Amino acid sequence: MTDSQHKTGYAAIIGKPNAGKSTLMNRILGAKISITTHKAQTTRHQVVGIFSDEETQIVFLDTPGVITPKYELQNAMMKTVERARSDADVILFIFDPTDTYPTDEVIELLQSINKPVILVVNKVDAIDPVAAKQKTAPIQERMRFRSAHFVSATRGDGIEELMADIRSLLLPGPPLYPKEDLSEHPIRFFVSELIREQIYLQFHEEIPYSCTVDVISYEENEEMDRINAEIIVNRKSQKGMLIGKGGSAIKDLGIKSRESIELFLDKKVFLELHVKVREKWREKENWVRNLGY
Ligand SMILES: Nc1nc2c(ncn2[C@@H]2O[C@H](COP(=O)(O)OP(=O)(O)OP(=O)(O)O)[C@@H](O)[C@H]2O)c(=O)[nH]1
Ligand SMILES: [Mg+2]
Repeated sequence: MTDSQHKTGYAAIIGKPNAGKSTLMNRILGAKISITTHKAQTTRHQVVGIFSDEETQIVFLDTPGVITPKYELQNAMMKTVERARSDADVILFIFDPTDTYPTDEVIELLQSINKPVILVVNKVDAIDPVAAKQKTAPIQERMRFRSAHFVSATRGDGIEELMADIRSLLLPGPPLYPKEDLSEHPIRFFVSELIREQIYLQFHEEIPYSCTVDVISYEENEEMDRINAEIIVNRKSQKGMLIGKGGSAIKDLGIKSRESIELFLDKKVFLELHVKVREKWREKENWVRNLGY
């Protein structure tokens, strides 16, 4: 095949928190590139996932859920959405018909974009098809979409049709990444994300939202990689909760995180976790930036 027949493009995945954006990207790639949890605001960065086959390469940009920013971290998260929006050739608007709260903010954002937007109604496994259509109709009245797809990111329904549609919108061009690449982030990024995912899964209330994870050192070895990571919290009391009685909580977190990193890397790792307090890091622009947001 010559390069002139090959199609390449960027597809940004945009929607409200918890709509299933990251789950959809992972499903398309067949790999866990972006962390997913049942809690809203799991994704904080723009996460790149690369889909390749013989004729196409689609660079997916997973983004944080669209919200009105209340502190500096959320501000940084929304800049990520902006960036994805401007880089994209195609926008996938992920809509969750089981969500009972309004979608106005996302619609307003999408209305300001002069690019093809595909409406992706997700979670069709969790709602009656008639109800799903009813919930979607008002959105289709407010905005013109290129097309609409009803999918289940967890079960895989409708994904092939969606992919064919995205392909049809791409322009001819050579691949931008080697065909075997699934992402462009360094290993450290995935490691910190996988630890953060475990924090979301194991802790409640404000704890997940108050933490960030910084990989201090990563030593690659043939047998076993050695990783030293710091969990940064907002307040001293949160440090105590993360560590738990006699260190039980952090120990458990360490085990689960290690297992998940080993699964991802397909390699044994030694993981050392520490908790550090940085008062109100989320509110301070320099810290948010220093921590890679
Ligand atoms: N039933 C059902 N649940 C789904 C589907 N897709 C995603 N979910 C669930 O929805 C929750 C949120 O999924 P995520 O992929 O983390 O959502 P997100 O849009 O990336 O969320 P943020 O990163 O917080 O903006 C998880 O519990 C998923 O398992 C689906 O097709 N069906
Ligand atoms: Mg996400």
